[in-house]
Amino acid sequence: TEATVLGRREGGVLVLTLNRPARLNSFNEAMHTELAAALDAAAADRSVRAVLLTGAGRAFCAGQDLSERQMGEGAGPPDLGDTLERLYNPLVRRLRALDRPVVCAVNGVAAGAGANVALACDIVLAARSASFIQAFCKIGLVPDSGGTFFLPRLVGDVRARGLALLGESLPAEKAAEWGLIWKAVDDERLEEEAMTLATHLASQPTRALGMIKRALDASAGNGLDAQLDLERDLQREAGRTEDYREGVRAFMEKRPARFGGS
Ligand code: T3D
Repeated sequence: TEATVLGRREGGVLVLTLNRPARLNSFNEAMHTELAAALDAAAADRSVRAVLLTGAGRAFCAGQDLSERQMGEGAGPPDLGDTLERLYNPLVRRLRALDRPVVCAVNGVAAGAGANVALACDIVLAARSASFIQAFCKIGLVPDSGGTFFLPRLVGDVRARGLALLGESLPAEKAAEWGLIWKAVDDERLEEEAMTLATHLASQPTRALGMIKRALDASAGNGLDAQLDLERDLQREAGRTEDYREGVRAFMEKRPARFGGS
């Protein structure tokens, strides 16, 4: 059977491609398992200095594979809390906790958990023809995979409520205007722009970038005092890295820095 997640290395960048195109890369257990394994391997491999997540075919990801959720006559309801606990929540936590930048190239429609997994990534680029759909309400569910956390923080309460309660399709361009994603780019430019961005990130002070992720994530739950303390602790750690030493030296010598990632 074919891999449901394709992985390939390009220098310091690990490219992960969701690969169930006939089902619009919707999630089944196998895809969850393979994606989790790939992200764990990336976490353990310091030579991976950025991750690029994208989808095969015309979609990015249509969320949960609903063909696995049809209930026959007399069958009881599935425990969706269990699948969130076992599969979706750990995925979102893995993406956020990975101390390397994760770029998401949304190549087509991103619906349901597919949209929110994209939002859990650090920098989201989308093809102009792509769209974001909080499809949950249309089938009687609640936005998951962090949707109710990310949406109001990214676009504010008014837009979060509209998106989550209406389940309408938000085109990439508007998503960028609203601050839901970083940038919309012409379809034919997406792959190259996303790879250029990921390659750039992979050449940067990797440990500092990991700490930046940590600080920004913590700010959602911290007051100013706690956040200032955290910045102090992280800066102490950053100040001891080889890349900081190189950054200062390169600046003083008026030359581009060569960061090794440690
Ligand atoms: O269950 C749990 O564990 C809890 C977790 C839930 C997380 C969730 O993500 S719930 C939300 C699930 N996702 C959706 O509700 C989205 C369903 N899909 C759509 O609304 C539409 O397919 C799209 C808007 C994404 C794209 O529309 P369109 O017109 O471009 O394509 P299409 O014709 O609808 O789909 C093409 C094929 O993919 C089609 O199959 P066919 O007819 O060619 O054999 C369609 O059935 C299939 N497909 C699309 N999405 C899913 C899917 N098959 C299974 N599951 C899907 N989510």
